[in-house]
Amino acid sequence: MAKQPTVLVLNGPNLNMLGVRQPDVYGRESLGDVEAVCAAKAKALGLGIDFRQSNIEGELVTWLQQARGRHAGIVINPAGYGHTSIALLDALLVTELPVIEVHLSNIHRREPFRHHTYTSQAATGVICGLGSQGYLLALEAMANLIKTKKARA
Ligand code: CA2
Repeated sequence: MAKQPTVLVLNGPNLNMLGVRQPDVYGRESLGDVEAVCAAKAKALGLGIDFRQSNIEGELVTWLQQARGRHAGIVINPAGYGHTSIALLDALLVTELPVIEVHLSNIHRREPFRHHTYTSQAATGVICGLGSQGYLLALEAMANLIKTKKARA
């Protein structure tokens, strides 16, 4: 039987604090809760996931470099680094994989400095403002992108 495709679900700085602070902005779920619903969704879609979080920009870059040839797609909440990091954008482009960017909050309703992300330039699609449901919608869209790519190959 063919090995099931896996999706790297990457979470940037401070997302380990989910559910602990600012529930009005980011909701009450912990990152562990988000991981659990993502794992269940991925299973239902016939995908595996590798769910990770780091507060260190270089670590996120290294994980992205390792994703090439290992994973079929990337779902990323780059958190604050999305607004600042050309290094993360470059690393996403190096993977040559489909990328979907997710933000829990609606970054366009917030401070102007959150309206732009460098990382979205590497993304097929961006989902924001739907809380943790955004991750599930991203996995659904990713399953379709992976299937379509296979059908074309
Ligand atoms: O809405 C999102 O998902 C963000 O990526 C979250 C980032 C923020 O910098 C982006 O503009 C939008 C912040 C993540 C910090 O998460 C926390 C969670 C709980 C308590 C404190 C921070």
